[in-house]
Amino acid sequence: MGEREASGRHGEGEHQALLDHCSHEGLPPFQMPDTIELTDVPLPTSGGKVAKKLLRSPSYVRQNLATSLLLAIQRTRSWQERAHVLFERIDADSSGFADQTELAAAVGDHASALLSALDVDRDGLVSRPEWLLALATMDEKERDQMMDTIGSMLASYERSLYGV
Ligand SMILES: [Ca+2]
Repeated sequence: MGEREASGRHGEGEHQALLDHCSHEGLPPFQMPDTIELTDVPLPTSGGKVAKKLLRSPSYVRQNLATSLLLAIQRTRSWQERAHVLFERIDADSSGFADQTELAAAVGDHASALLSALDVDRDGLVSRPEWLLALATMDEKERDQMMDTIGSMLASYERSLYGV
């Protein structure tokens, strides 16, 4: 599972990089890809070009089916479930609260502003209910994108920590 999770995070990062590129090039949001599928299996080629017919062949489809299914299942998890997992990643010391330093792993210099916005009871920490409340106020698409982006930022921070 660890390996699959790692490649999933990598995919999120790649997706964000692509979105950033699209937005940098001035592509309107409705033209940006919602999802991209990544695989480390080389595409079948014929005479130097991608053999599109082979891409639809049962053996090739079967090769990628399990990966696609796993990704699809992950996407259909409820947002609350994803939000809990994300909170646990932010809460690096597992204290049950996200402090400013931990938030900085996701949002950098804006951690203080984000903390003020999320910290309803003003104790200087973001509790799990405060985190869920903030996400609950967003519309679904915005929330999904927000969680994807935070996930990518955390993954890139985690990669920088472990030097990978
Ligand atoms: Ca609080």
